[in-house]
Amino acid sequence: MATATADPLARKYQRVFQHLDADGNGYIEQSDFASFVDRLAKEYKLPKKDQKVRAITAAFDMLWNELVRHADTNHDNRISEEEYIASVRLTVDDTTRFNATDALANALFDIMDVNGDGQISKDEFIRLQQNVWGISAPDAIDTFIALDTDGDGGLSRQECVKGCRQYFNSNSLDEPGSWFFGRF
Ligand SMILES: [Ca+2]
Ligand SMILES: [Ca+2]
Ligand SMILES: [Ca+2]
Repeated sequence: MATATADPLARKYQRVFQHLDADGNGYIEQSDFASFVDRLAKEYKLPKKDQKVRAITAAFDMLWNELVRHADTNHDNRISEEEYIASVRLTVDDTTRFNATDALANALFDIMDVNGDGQISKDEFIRLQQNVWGISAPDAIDTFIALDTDGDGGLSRQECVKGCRQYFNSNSLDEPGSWFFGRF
């Protein structure tokens, strides 16, 4: 396992994997995505039929279909960490396959933007980081400041989506986007 996690991209993908594997059994399954959506809906007190919940469910469905098609190399209908990391590397090389990631970033943005002003405030950002991903408030604040590249005190949709792409693309652990799931 040590060799698989040696480089920055693999370390970042491993961290996403651990967040996506909601039940922590070492595999991403479709039920993990369902429970992640449940957790979001509960935190933000959104009913299942809410447009925002439907949007993120659709984005996860898109991601799941992509993973089954491209990542599940042994066809057991679940994605191991090795399968996940290998597959994301290929996705990054093929920009036509960035749709699910962008859809997720956008859907998450809409859920985070509780007051609907089109910006993620520091408090809105900390809420997701702390209550959904279990990241400490000081770490979340560092990430927020770094992601706010124009320094206007809020995260625009563009800043969020760009940060998210950076997470999957950048070979550096020091880029703001690389701290999306906590600092390294
Ligand atoms: Ca799992
Ligand atoms: Ca807002
Ligand atoms: Ca900003």
